[in-house]
Amino acid sequence: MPQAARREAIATPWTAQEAAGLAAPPSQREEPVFYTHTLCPYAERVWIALLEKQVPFQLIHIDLSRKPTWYRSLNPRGLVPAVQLGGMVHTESADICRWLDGAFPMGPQLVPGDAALRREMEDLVRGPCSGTVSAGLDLMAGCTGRHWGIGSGQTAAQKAALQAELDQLAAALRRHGGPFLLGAQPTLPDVLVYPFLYRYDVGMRGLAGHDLGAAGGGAIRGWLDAMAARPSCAASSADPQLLLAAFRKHMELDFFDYTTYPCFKLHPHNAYLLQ
Ligand SMILES: N[C@@H](CCC(=O)N[C@@H](CS)C(=O)NCC(=O)O)C(=O)O
Repeated sequence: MPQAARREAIATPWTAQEAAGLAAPPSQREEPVFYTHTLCPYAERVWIALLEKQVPFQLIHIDLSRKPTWYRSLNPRGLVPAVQLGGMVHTESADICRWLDGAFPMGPQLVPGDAALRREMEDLVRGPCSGTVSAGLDLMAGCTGRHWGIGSGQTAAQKAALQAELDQLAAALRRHGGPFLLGAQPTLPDVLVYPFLYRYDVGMRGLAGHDLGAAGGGAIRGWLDAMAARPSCAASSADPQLLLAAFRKHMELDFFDYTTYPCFKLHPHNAYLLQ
C-alpha cells in the first residue's frame, strides 16, 4: 500500500490523548475502531489484517499496565485486540480477522472463496499455525519453563517440536509455490502466524544463534522475507534490533507497558503518526 494510504488507514483521526489510551471510548463510528497495544502479537494480527484489507480505521492504544477504566466496559476480559463498529465490539484476534474479511469485501480475501482451499486453510490454522505459536513459546522459554518467558538452554526436543510445525508450513509453501502459505497472496494463516514467528525468529537468531528460517530448506526464511516486505507487516512489526534489545532487557515476550515503552518506541517507523 502506498505510504499516503497507509497513513490514512492508520492515523485517521489521531490525537495525543488517544495515543496515550486515555481518550473516552468513541461512540458510534462509521469506521472500525481498533483497540491495540503495539507490542501484542495477537493485536498485530488484526493490524495486519486491517492494512491488508485496506480498511480505513482508527487506532487507539491501550496501555495494558494502566488500562483505562472504560475499556472493561467495552471488552469485559480487558484484553487487546478489540474492534468496535456500529455499536458492536469484536474480540479474539482470529475471530476479528475472519469478521473483517467478511464485513469488508474490498481488498484481498483473507479467507479463500474456493471450498477446497478454504478447507486447507482451516487445516493450516488449526494445525501448524496454532502449533507454531505454542511450540515457539515453549522454545523461547528454553529451560526456564516460564510461559511467555525467554530463557537459554533450549532442548533438542523443544527445537524438534517447532521444527515439525515449520516443516508443515514449508510443505504448504511448496504445494502452492509460495511466496505465501496458500500461494500468491497472504491469507488468514499467514496473518495469524507471522507476528509470532517474527518474534521467535528475532529472538532465537539474536539470543541463541538458532536460525528458524532454515526450516524447509530455507523456505521459512523466504516466507518471513515475503511477509516482511508487505507494507502491512513493515508497518506493524517492531524494529528487529530494538525488539531484540528489549528481549535481552526483559527476558520475556510480554513486557506490555507504555511506561517502559511509549507506544511507538519499538516502532520508530510509525512515530510520524504522533506528530
Ligand atoms: N486469545 C486472545 C488473546 C489476547 C491477549 O492475550 N492479549 C494480551 C496481550 S498480548 C492482553 O490483552 N493482556 C492483557 C491482560 O491480560 O490484562 C486473542 O487472540 O485476541
